Amino acid sequence: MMSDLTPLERLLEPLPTALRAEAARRYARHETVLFERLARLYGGRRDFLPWFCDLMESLGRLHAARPAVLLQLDAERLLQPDWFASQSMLGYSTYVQRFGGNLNGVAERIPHLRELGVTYLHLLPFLRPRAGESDGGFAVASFDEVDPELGSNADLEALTAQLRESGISLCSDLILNHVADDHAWALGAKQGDPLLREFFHTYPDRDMPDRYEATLGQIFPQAAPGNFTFDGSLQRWVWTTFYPYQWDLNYANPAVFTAMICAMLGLANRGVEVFRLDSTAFLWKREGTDCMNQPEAHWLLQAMRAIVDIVAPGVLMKAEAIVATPKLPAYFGSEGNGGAPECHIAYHSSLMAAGWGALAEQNTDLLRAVVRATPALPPSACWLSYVRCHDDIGWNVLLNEAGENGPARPARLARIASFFAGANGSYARGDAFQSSSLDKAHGSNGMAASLTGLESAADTQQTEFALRRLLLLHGLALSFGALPMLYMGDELGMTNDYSYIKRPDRAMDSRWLQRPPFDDSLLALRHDSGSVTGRLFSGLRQLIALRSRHDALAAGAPRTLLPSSDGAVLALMRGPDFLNLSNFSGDSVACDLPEGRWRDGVSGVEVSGKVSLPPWAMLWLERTV
Ligand code: OTU
Repeated sequence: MMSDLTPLERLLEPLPTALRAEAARRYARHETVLFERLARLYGGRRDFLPWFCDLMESLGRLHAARPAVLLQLDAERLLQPDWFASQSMLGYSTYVQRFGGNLNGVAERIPHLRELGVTYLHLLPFLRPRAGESDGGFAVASFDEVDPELGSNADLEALTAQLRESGISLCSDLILNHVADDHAWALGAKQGDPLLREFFHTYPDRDMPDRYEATLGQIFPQAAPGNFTFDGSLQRWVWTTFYPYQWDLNYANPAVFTAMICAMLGLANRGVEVFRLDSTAFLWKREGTDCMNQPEAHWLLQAMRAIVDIVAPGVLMKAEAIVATPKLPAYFGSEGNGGAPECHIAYHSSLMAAGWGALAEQNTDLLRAVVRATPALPPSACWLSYVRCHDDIGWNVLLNEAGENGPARPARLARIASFFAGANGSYARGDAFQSSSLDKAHGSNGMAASLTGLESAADTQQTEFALRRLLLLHGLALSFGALPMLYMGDELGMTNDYSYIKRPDRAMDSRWLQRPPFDDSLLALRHDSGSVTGRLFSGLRQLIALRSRHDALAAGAPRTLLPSSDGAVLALMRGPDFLNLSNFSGDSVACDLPEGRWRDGVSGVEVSGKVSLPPWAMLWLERTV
């Protein structure tokens, strides 16, 4: 039945009176962007206005269901919108099962997180996954249910409350791009429901798929070649960018938009404070392109942001767009007239990959090119920096920085990948992921400790060098000016897990190398200064503590790259008084310091004029005069 109410009235109707005035104010502030972006996407449809009104009513209901503590959090965060850019924010990313067995087990690990100074916990997918192999939970069968193997919805609510009391915000994945082939939407489509079939991109024959394939890339060219999968019940080809059992959602259908924003806000009402928007680059398909970073994908994100700003303004959106450096800034939205904010946070995968590239090449050219290509961000936005995550280190994001267009660029990245696969006597113990040939790079897998040589170290000097390399990369992530995120196990120097090879359903995906179970025996060594783990743990904690003391290390504080006479050295200045001087090579190098006297925050040693940096050494210099 058509209602005569305006969109705003539909939004306010489900709300208690006490919340209406504020909701109306927020709606007024964000209405233009919200309406305009959705009209660009869906305005051509006859049912656009009634659909928009229904969406407002759904949002009103979700707003009304928001628990009082979270409404309170929304109000506080509105007063301090850049809270997550502070230098005392620290992230930690892990699988629930690997870290704590289940959600309650994660809660038991809170003391460990607090000891590290963690304020932001990213738990990899924990919603009910596809039965059988599920890409580590990235094939979601239900957005409304916690994976029964990991706990219940009540456990999730209890965990978010406990984390909040400990000053830790929970970040959850929201897999926007696809669902499992046994999600109710996919099952309904297979059973012939025409409305649900429209949730997906399906084709009767190979005509359109072949046309798209002409310009599409491949994410898992070996484990899951091609971007389309034939489904026997549908008798059609389904768009499957990732694994064949991950069906891409069709965002040209407004019902998909409604379903996914409601899924997000439903989880937010259970206490999730940050959403890692998985595979954001892929949301819109356009023939003749690689179907990544399309303008419509940005409009979708801008509309979602406007909704979050109205309904749950304490919530953050984080873009996981693993794309070339020049394509990254757009995920924060655009400023100025007609512009709109998008995500609060975005992964800086170019910075991450370039740090590893600098280690392999013993030269910081790539890294400096990435730093130079990284623009300052608007207030209340920040990068996410990291050393490792659960995925491979993808090299192709660095193509722009790797030299002039031509075969030398991929060849250079391929050399880096083969270094991390242990070629030519390298110290690294990793795997070249999904590489189709020696002159092309795709990704590299392995735990940080294995890639930096801790796994292969045969004597005390090799161990020492591996430790320095680990601290060097973490030092970059911690001092760059970002929200840094540790990856579970890296704080203890955990190495590769080779057990996946014995599982036929995982053997072709070496990302499982970096998904080991948390090692309690290493945890027990963290205060043992004679152990490798103890030295790493205390070294990291020292950097984390130094960072939190320096305003200049907040995400938004200015960063400058100083020229350095040796290509192996990165000289990253933060504000006028902090300098990270890092030697990415195995040789000692001499560096000229800027004017003034400096003290290394780690060792306390005072220096001025010229310093000599031993192999893979890093100084965190603070100006004393
Ligand atoms: C993301 O990854 C997740 O982080 C992966 O774990 C999932 O497999 C994937 O989505 C599908 O849900 O393209 O822009 O290893 O870097 O797949 C997002 C390749 C992605 C990943 C890539 C990535």
